[in-house]
Amino acid sequence: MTEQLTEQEATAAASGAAATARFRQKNLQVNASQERVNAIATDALQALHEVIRKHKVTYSEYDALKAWLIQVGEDGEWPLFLDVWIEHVVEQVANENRKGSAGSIEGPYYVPGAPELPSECTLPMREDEPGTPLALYGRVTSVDGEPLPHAKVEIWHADDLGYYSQYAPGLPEWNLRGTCIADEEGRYKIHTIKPAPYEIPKDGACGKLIAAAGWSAWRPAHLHLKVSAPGHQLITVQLYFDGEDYVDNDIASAVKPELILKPTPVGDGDGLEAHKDFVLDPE
Ligand code: MBD
Ligand code: FE
Repeated sequence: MTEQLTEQEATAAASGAAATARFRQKNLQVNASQERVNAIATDALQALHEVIRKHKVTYSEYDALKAWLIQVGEDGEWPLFLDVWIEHVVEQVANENRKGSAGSIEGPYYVPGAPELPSECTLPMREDEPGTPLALYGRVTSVDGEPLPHAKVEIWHADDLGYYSQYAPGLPEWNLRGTCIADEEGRYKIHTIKPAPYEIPKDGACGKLIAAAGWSAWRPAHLHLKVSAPGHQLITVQLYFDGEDYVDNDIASAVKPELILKPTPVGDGDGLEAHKDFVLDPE
């Protein structure tokens, strides 16, 4: 009999293996010329050589690096490592000419094909899903101000303990993941719960680096979204919560001022609502 694990029993290696398997399902399309591979790989290696000279890196440190890199692969943490420490610069370069809303990094935990939901919807969640109720609402328009009817607002986020469905055990498959289809005027309203901050797993290679370097292991609480409409460029974005822990100290360097929500209390309970419009560039 297999035992039912709970989300708190998540391991770095299991979540890493899931992220690695998911990444392998992606349709990779790379067609870099030999010239470009040569230019980028040469510069990347030279940058590393400079670090070794600057810090007089020793043989024992070189061996520690080798062992650590091997462990990153064994733990399946290449997606986590790259998305935490590298992706924000790729995102910056990719979107520098965009006129519409700012984007942010995707991270390792997106799953395509989440259930489609109407323009006002509640994300799939457990009965008594812990966490503060949160409604996120707004409008999707083009850069010329025209609403984008039936725009797609995909959303995924961690739960109140900081775990993502499909990457931690014991959670329903599509928990806190959905594809909201905006109305005729591009309006959407998503009812969910506020996620907890995310801590990089301590028991994997990335956690080892963080501990050895004395860094903070945290990302601020965040919502992930992909917003798209026909004839427009999809944007991948994250939203944060004003004044909350780690907003000013994100290990993934993915916070931008325009992505910080200012939620307001709603009703007489403990619920919150937050407004966010998205402006998409034409293709
Ligand atoms: C996350 O939840 C995340 O969004 C990123 C970018 C990296 C690690 C965990
Ligand atoms: Fe995340």
